[in-house]
Amino acid sequence: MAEVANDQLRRIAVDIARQAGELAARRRSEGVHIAGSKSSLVDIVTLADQETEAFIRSALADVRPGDGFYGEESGAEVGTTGVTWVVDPIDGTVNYLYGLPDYNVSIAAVEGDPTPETWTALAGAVVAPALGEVYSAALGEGATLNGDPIRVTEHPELTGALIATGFGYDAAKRRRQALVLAELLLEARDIRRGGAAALDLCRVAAGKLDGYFEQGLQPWDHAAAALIAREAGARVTGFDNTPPGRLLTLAANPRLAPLLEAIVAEHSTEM
Ligand code: LIP
Repeated sequence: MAEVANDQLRRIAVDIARQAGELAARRRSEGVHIAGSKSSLVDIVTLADQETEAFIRSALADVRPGDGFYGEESGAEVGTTGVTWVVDPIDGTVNYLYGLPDYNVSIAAVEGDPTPETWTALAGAVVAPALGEVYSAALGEGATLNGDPIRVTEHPELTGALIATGFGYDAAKRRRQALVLAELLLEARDIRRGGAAALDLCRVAAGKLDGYFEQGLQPWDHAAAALIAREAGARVTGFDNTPPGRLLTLAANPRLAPLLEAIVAEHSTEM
């Protein structure tokens, strides 16, 4: 019975993320207006971010009145149903600003308190309108890309692995993150830095990457895509088998994940 409910939540997430993706793409084609800046010059807020989140919030309230909402641009609102929607209206904001296609709308339905340490993700959708890609999953139901089942790679070691990562907006943090990258470059096949955490996680799920890790993510960056990756066979974790979060979000197949975590832990100062 729960799986039916999870798939209904997945369908809602996909439907609204598709519509929000169309809105974001339309606004992009009309020109992006920077509405202001947040933590640093490169951490920009766009009008499209705010408009897209307002659309998603209203559409969810129509179909799921009483659910909670936790969005990048408007903060958290506790609901009465036990389900909270965790939303990144435009993940890959800098890509979006520069007209690069790697941006997405990420919507997850979680059960429990809206904190990644304790919630259970029930369903998620990641829609990349400029790429024509719709990733989705429901807990216990597997993960798909454009309706086709997806699965992680079986690559068992760092040597020869294609690994993605990302960096925070803060220069001091980037200096430390570069130390990890320097060590990883000596081992991996190559590195990719796509600029959108949710797409990186979905690409691990689809076998387009062997692994991904990043430190400093926000809950909405990984809420939906972590479920998609897990349902595709990835181990998605923080340090020492804790849930993914700000200290570390890492995804890879179960043999590669501990090897990737070890090199990050060995060279990271953000334990
Ligand atoms: C982005 C993440 C990306 C990270 C960027 C930024 P945003 O989210 O998706 O992985 O490296 O620093 O946090 O700000 O575009 O929603």
